[in-house]
Amino acid sequence: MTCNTFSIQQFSLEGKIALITGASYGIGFAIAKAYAQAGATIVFNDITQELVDKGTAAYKEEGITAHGYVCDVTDEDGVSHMIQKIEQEVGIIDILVNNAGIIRRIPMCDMSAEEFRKVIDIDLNAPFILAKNVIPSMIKKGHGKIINICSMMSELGRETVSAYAAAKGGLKMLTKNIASEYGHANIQCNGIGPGYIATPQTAPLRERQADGSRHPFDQFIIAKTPAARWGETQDLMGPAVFLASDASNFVNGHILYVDGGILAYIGKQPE
Ligand code: NAP
Ligand code: GCO
Repeated sequence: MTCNTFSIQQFSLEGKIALITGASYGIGFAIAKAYAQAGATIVFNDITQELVDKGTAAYKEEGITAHGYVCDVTDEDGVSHMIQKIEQEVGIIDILVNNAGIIRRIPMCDMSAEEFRKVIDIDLNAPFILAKNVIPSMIKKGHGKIINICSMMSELGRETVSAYAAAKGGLKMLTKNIASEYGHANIQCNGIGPGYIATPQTAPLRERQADGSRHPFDQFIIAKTPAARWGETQDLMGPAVFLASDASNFVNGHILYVDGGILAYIGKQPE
Protein backbone atom coordinates (compact mmCIF):
# COMPACT_ATOMS: atom_id res chain seq x y z
CA MET A 1 0.00 0.00 0.00
CA THR A 2 1.48 3.42 -0.90
CA CYS A 3 1.74 5.95 1.91
CA ASN A 4 -0.03 9.16 0.84
CA THR A 5 0.23 11.14 4.05
CA PHE A 6 2.67 14.03 4.63
CA SER A 7 4.69 14.48 7.80
CA ILE A 8 6.83 17.52 8.66
CA GLN A 9 9.35 14.93 9.87
CA GLN A 10 10.23 14.49 6.21
CA PHE A 11 12.22 17.74 6.58
CA SER A 12 14.11 16.50 9.65
CA LEU A 13 17.86 15.82 9.43
CA GLU A 14 17.97 14.04 12.82
CA GLY A 15 20.71 11.40 12.90
CA LYS A 16 22.29 12.62 9.65
CA ILE A 17 25.97 13.65 9.25
CA ALA A 18 26.51 16.63 6.94
CA LEU A 19 29.84 17.77 5.47
CA ILE A 20 29.73 21.34 4.18
CA THR A 21 32.94 22.44 2.48
CA GLY A 22 34.38 25.94 3.01
CA ALA A 23 31.84 26.62 5.76
CA SER A 24 33.74 28.82 8.23
CA TYR A 25 31.51 31.71 7.17
CA GLY A 26 29.27 32.91 4.32
CA ILE A 27 26.75 30.70 2.56
CA GLY A 28 28.32 27.46 3.83
CA PHE A 29 28.10 28.60 7.45
CA ALA A 30 24.41 29.53 7.05
CA ILE A 31 23.58 26.18 5.45
CA ALA A 32 25.42 24.35 8.24
CA LYS A 33 23.49 26.33 10.87
CA ALA A 34 20.20 25.37 9.21
CA TYR A 35 21.25 21.71 9.07
CA ALA A 36 22.18 21.76 12.76
CA GLN A 37 18.79 23.29 13.59
CA ALA A 38 17.19 20.48 11.57
CA GLY A 39 19.07 17.93 13.68
CA ALA A 40 22.18 17.09 11.67
CA THR A 41 25.74 16.63 12.96
CA ILE A 42 27.91 19.28 11.30
CA VAL A 43 31.30 18.64 9.74
CA PHE A 44 33.17 21.37 7.84
CA ASN A 45 36.61 22.12 6.45
CA ASP A 46 38.76 25.09 5.69
CA ILE A 47 42.26 25.53 4.35
CA THR A 48 44.09 26.53 7.55
CA GLN A 49 43.86 25.45 11.20
CA GLU A 50 43.39 29.12 12.12
CA LEU A 51 40.27 29.38 9.92
CA VAL A 52 38.95 26.03 11.18
CA ASP A 53 39.42 27.23 14.77
CA LYS A 54 37.62 30.50 13.94
CA GLY A 55 34.82 28.54 12.31
CA THR A 56 34.53 26.13 15.24
CA ALA A 57 34.29 29.09 17.64
CA ALA A 58 31.64 30.72 15.43
CA TYR A 59 29.58 27.51 15.45
CA LYS A 60 29.99 27.27 19.25
CA GLU A 61 28.59 30.81 19.58
CA GLU A 62 25.52 29.48 17.77
CA GLY A 63 25.31 26.54 20.18
CA ILE A 64 26.58 24.11 17.52
CA THR A 65 29.34 21.54 18.19
CA ALA A 66 30.87 21.35 14.71
CA HIS A 67 33.68 18.99 13.65
CA GLY A 68 36.28 21.01 11.74
CA TYR A 69 39.00 19.61 9.47
CA VAL A 70 41.89 21.32 7.70
CA CYS A 71 41.72 20.44 4.03
CA ASP A 72 42.23 22.17 0.69
CA VAL A 73 39.39 20.74 -1.40
CA THR A 74 41.62 20.68 -4.51
CA ASP A 75 44.09 18.24 -2.85
CA GLU A 76 42.88 14.77 -3.90
CA ASP A 77 45.02 12.90 -1.33
CA GLY A 78 44.10 15.41 1.36
CA VAL A 79 40.38 15.00 0.63
CA SER A 80 40.66 11.20 0.67
CA HIS A 81 42.47 11.38 4.04
CA MET A 82 39.89 13.84 5.43
CA ILE A 83 36.93 11.65 4.42
CA GLN A 84 38.59 8.59 6.00
CA LYS A 85 39.19 10.57 9.22
CA ILE A 86 35.60 11.82 9.27
CA GLU A 87 34.26 8.28 8.78
CA GLN A 88 36.45 7.04 11.66
CA GLU A 89 35.86 9.97 14.03
CA VAL A 90 32.29 11.09 13.25
CA GLY A 91 30.66 8.56 10.94
CA ILE A 92 29.57 7.99 7.34
CA ILE A 93 28.62 11.23 5.57
CA ASP A 94 24.92 11.30 4.65
CA ILE A 95 24.90 14.81 3.15
CA LEU A 96 27.68 16.51 1.18
CA VAL A 97 27.39 20.20 0.31
CA ASN A 98 30.04 21.32 -2.19
CA ASN A 99 30.08 24.96 -1.14
CA ALA A 100 33.77 25.98 -1.16
CA GLY A 101 34.42 28.29 -4.06
CA ILE A 102 36.27 31.32 -5.31
CA ILE A 103 35.77 33.92 -8.00
CA ARG A 104 38.35 36.00 -9.86
CA ARG A 105 36.86 39.00 -11.68
CA ILE A 106 39.34 39.58 -14.53
CA PRO A 107 38.63 40.45 -18.22
CA MET A 108 39.15 37.13 -20.03
CA CYS A 109 41.91 38.35 -22.31
CA ASP A 110 43.80 39.69 -19.28
CA MET A 111 43.43 36.42 -17.36
CA SER A 112 46.31 33.96 -17.27
CA ALA A 113 45.68 30.28 -17.89
CA GLU A 114 46.96 29.66 -14.35
CA GLU A 115 44.33 32.02 -12.87
CA PHE A 116 41.64 30.36 -15.02
CA ARG A 117 42.76 26.88 -13.93
CA LYS A 118 42.74 27.86 -10.22
CA VAL A 119 39.05 28.84 -10.38
CA ILE A 120 38.16 25.67 -12.31
CA ASP A 121 40.16 23.61 -9.79
CA ILE A 122 38.32 24.87 -6.72
CA ASP A 123 34.85 25.45 -8.19
CA LEU A 124 34.57 22.36 -10.43
CA ASN A 125 37.36 19.80 -9.92
CA ALA A 126 37.00 19.88 -6.13
CA PRO A 127 33.27 19.03 -6.13
CA PHE A 128 34.16 16.04 -8.35
CA ILE A 129 36.89 14.97 -5.89
CA LEU A 130 34.63 15.34 -2.85
CA ALA A 131 31.73 13.50 -4.51
CA LYS A 132 33.84 10.54 -5.66
CA ASN A 133 35.19 10.17 -2.12
CA VAL A 134 31.80 10.14 -0.35
CA ILE A 135 29.70 8.15 -2.87
CA PRO A 136 31.13 4.65 -2.09
CA SER A 137 30.07 4.85 1.58
CA MET A 138 26.72 6.38 0.61
CA ILE A 139 26.13 3.37 -1.67
CA LYS A 140 26.97 0.97 1.18
CA LYS A 141 24.65 2.91 3.51
CA GLY A 142 21.83 2.82 0.94
CA HIS A 143 21.28 6.55 0.63
CA GLY A 144 22.99 9.90 0.19
CA LYS A 145 22.45 13.56 -0.66
CA ILE A 146 24.91 15.65 -2.65
CA ILE A 147 24.19 19.36 -3.06
CA ASN A 148 26.41 21.46 -5.31
CA ILE A 149 26.36 25.23 -4.87
CA CYS A 150 25.99 26.50 -8.42
CA SER A 151 25.26 30.08 -9.45
CA MET A 152 23.43 32.48 -11.77
CA MET A 153 26.59 31.93 -13.79
CA SER A 154 25.54 28.32 -14.30
CA GLU A 155 23.05 29.88 -16.76
CA LEU A 156 24.31 33.36 -17.62
CA GLY A 157 27.60 35.04 -18.47
CA ARG A 158 28.90 38.51 -17.79
CA GLU A 159 32.10 40.47 -18.23
CA THR A 160 35.16 39.41 -16.16
CA VAL A 161 33.81 36.09 -14.82
CA SER A 162 34.74 33.67 -17.65
CA ALA A 163 36.47 31.11 -15.41
CA TYR A 164 33.75 31.24 -12.77
CA ALA A 165 30.93 30.87 -15.32
CA ALA A 166 32.75 27.98 -17.01
CA ALA A 167 33.19 26.28 -13.62
CA LYS A 168 29.62 26.84 -12.44
CA GLY A 169 28.21 25.79 -15.82
CA GLY A 170 30.26 22.62 -15.55
CA LEU A 171 29.12 22.13 -11.96
CA LYS A 172 25.49 22.20 -13.17
CA MET A 173 26.25 19.38 -15.61
CA LEU A 174 28.34 17.44 -13.05
CA THR A 175 25.28 17.64 -10.78
CA LYS A 176 23.06 16.17 -13.50
CA ASN A 177 25.61 13.46 -14.25
CA ILE A 178 26.01 12.34 -10.64
CA ALA A 179 22.20 12.24 -10.44
CA SER A 180 22.12 10.09 -13.56
CA GLU A 181 24.96 7.74 -12.59
CA TYR A 182 24.04 7.14 -8.93
CA GLY A 183 20.31 7.67 -8.71
CA HIS A 184 19.85 3.88 -8.74
CA ALA A 185 21.75 3.76 -5.39
CA ASN A 186 19.24 6.13 -3.80
CA ILE A 187 21.70 9.03 -3.99
CA GLN A 188 20.09 12.32 -4.96
CA CYS A 189 22.39 14.99 -6.39
CA ASN A 190 20.95 18.47 -6.85
CA GLY A 191 22.24 22.02 -7.07
CA ILE A 192 21.34 25.29 -5.44
CA GLY A 193 21.81 28.34 -7.65
CA PRO A 194 21.96 31.35 -5.33
CA GLY A 195 21.23 34.73 -6.86
CA TYR A 196 23.31 37.69 -5.71
CA ILE A 197 23.84 37.12 -2.00
CA ALA A 198 25.41 39.54 0.48
CA THR A 199 28.59 37.73 1.58
CA PRO A 200 32.33 38.53 1.60
CA GLN A 201 32.54 37.18 -1.95
CA THR A 202 30.22 39.89 -3.31
CA ALA A 203 31.29 42.67 -0.95
CA PRO A 204 33.32 44.42 -3.71
CA LEU A 205 30.11 44.69 -5.79
CA ARG A 206 28.24 46.43 -2.98
CA GLU A 207 30.85 48.94 -1.76
CA ARG A 208 29.55 52.47 -1.25
CA GLN A 209 31.08 54.97 -3.71
CA ALA A 210 33.21 57.95 -2.58
CA ASP A 211 30.14 60.20 -2.88
CA GLY A 212 28.12 57.83 -0.67
CA SER A 213 26.07 56.48 -3.60
CA ARG A 214 25.46 52.79 -4.17
CA HIS A 215 27.96 50.82 -6.33
CA PRO A 216 26.73 50.78 -9.96
CA PHE A 217 26.63 46.96 -9.89
CA ASP A 218 24.60 47.09 -6.67
CA GLN A 219 22.03 49.31 -8.42
CA PHE A 220 22.11 47.00 -11.46
CA ILE A 221 21.30 43.90 -9.39
CA ILE A 222 18.46 45.68 -7.60
CA ALA A 223 16.98 46.57 -11.03
CA LYS A 224 17.47 43.01 -12.32
CA THR A 225 15.85 41.33 -9.30
CA PRO A 226 12.02 41.28 -9.01
CA ALA A 227 12.50 41.07 -5.22
CA ALA A 228 14.43 44.38 -5.60
CA ARG A 229 16.99 43.34 -3.02
CA TRP A 230 20.20 41.33 -2.59
CA GLY A 231 19.72 37.86 -1.15
CA GLU A 232 20.76 37.04 2.39
CA THR A 233 22.35 33.74 3.42
CA GLN A 234 19.15 33.17 5.43
CA ASP A 235 17.26 32.89 2.13
CA LEU A 236 19.20 29.73 1.27
CA MET A 237 18.56 27.85 4.53
CA GLY A 238 15.10 26.43 3.76
CA PRO A 239 15.94 25.32 0.18
CA ALA A 240 19.16 23.68 1.47
CA VAL A 241 17.29 21.76 4.20
CA PHE A 242 14.68 20.64 1.65
CA LEU A 243 17.32 19.23 -0.73
CA ALA A 244 19.14 17.47 2.16
CA SER A 245 15.98 15.89 3.59
CA ASP A 246 13.68 12.97 2.79
CA ALA A 247 11.19 15.55 1.48
CA SER A 248 13.25 15.67 -1.75
CA ASN A 249 13.91 11.93 -2.25
CA PHE A 250 12.39 12.03 -5.76
CA VAL A 251 14.10 15.31 -6.73
CA ASN A 252 17.28 14.46 -8.63
CA GLY A 253 19.48 16.38 -11.06
CA HIS A 254 17.65 19.64 -10.38
CA ILE A 255 19.20 23.07 -9.93
CA LEU A 256 17.05 25.03 -7.50
CA TYR A 257 17.59 28.73 -8.22
CA VAL A 258 17.17 30.88 -5.12
CA ASP A 259 17.55 34.21 -6.89
CA GLY A 260 14.57 36.44 -6.05
CA GLY A 261 13.42 35.93 -9.66
CA ILE A 262 16.47 37.22 -11.56
CA LEU A 263 16.40 34.41 -14.12
CA ALA A 264 12.69 35.07 -14.83
CA TYR A 265 12.96 38.84 -15.31
CA ILE A 266 14.18 41.06 -18.18
CA GLY A 267 14.89 43.82 -15.66
CA LYS A 268 13.39 47.18 -14.71
CA GLN A 269 13.80 49.91 -17.32
CA PRO A 270 16.09 52.75 -16.16
CA GLU A 271 14.10 55.74 -14.83
P1 NAP B 1 32.95 33.24 0.44
O1 NAP B 1 32.31 34.14 1.43
O2 NAP B 1 34.09 33.71 -0.38
O3 NAP B 1 33.36 31.85 1.16
C1 NAP B 1 33.94 30.86 0.37
C2 NAP B 1 34.37 29.75 1.29
O4 NAP B 1 35.08 28.75 0.52
C3 NAP B 1 35.33 30.26 2.36
O5 NAP B 1 35.07 29.60 3.59
C4 NAP B 1 36.68 29.81 1.80
O6 NAP B 1 37.64 29.59 2.79
C5 NAP B 1 36.31 28.49 1.17
N1 NAP B 1 37.34 28.04 0.24
C6 NAP B 1 37.84 28.70 -0.83
N2 NAP B 1 38.79 27.96 -1.41
C7 NAP B 1 38.89 26.80 -0.71
C8 NAP B 1 39.71 25.63 -0.82
N3 NAP B 1 40.61 25.49 -1.79
N4 NAP B 1 39.54 24.63 0.09
C9 NAP B 1 38.64 24.77 1.09
N5 NAP B 1 37.83 25.85 1.27
C10 NAP B 1 37.97 26.85 0.36
O7 NAP B 1 31.85 32.75 -0.59
P2 NAP B 1 30.26 32.68 -0.45
O8 NAP B 1 29.66 33.90 -1.00
O9 NAP B 1 29.89 32.19 0.91
O10 NAP B 1 30.02 31.52 -1.53
C11 NAP B 1 29.98 30.16 -1.16
C12 NAP B 1 29.64 29.40 -2.42
O11 NAP B 1 28.46 29.96 -3.00
C13 NAP B 1 30.72 29.51 -3.49
O12 NAP B 1 30.80 28.29 -4.20
C14 NAP B 1 30.18 30.60 -4.42
O13 NAP B 1 30.68 30.45 -5.74
C15 NAP B 1 28.72 30.32 -4.36
N6 NAP B 1 27.83 31.43 -4.71
C16 NAP B 1 27.93 32.62 -4.05
C17 NAP B 1 27.01 33.63 -4.39
C18 NAP B 1 27.01 34.98 -3.73
O14 NAP B 1 26.34 35.88 -4.27
N7 NAP B 1 27.70 35.17 -2.62
C19 NAP B 1 26.03 33.41 -5.35
C20 NAP B 1 26.02 32.18 -6.02
C21 NAP B 1 26.91 31.19 -5.67
P3 NAP B 1 38.86 30.63 2.93
O15 NAP B 1 38.31 31.79 3.67
O16 NAP B 1 39.89 29.85 3.68
O17 NAP B 1 39.31 31.00 1.54
C1 GCO C 1 29.64 38.28 -9.89
C2 GCO C 1 29.11 37.66 -8.64
C3 GCO C 1 28.27 36.43 -8.95
C4 GCO C 1 27.77 35.81 -7.68
C5 GCO C 1 26.95 34.61 -7.92
C6 GCO C 1 25.71 34.90 -8.67
O1 GCO C 1 30.77 38.78 -9.87
O2 GCO C 1 28.89 38.25 -10.88
O3 GCO C 1 30.16 37.31 -7.76
O4 GCO C 1 29.02 35.52 -9.69
O5 GCO C 1 28.83 35.42 -6.87
O6 GCO C 1 27.67 33.57 -8.47
O7 GCO C 1 24.90 33.74 -8.66
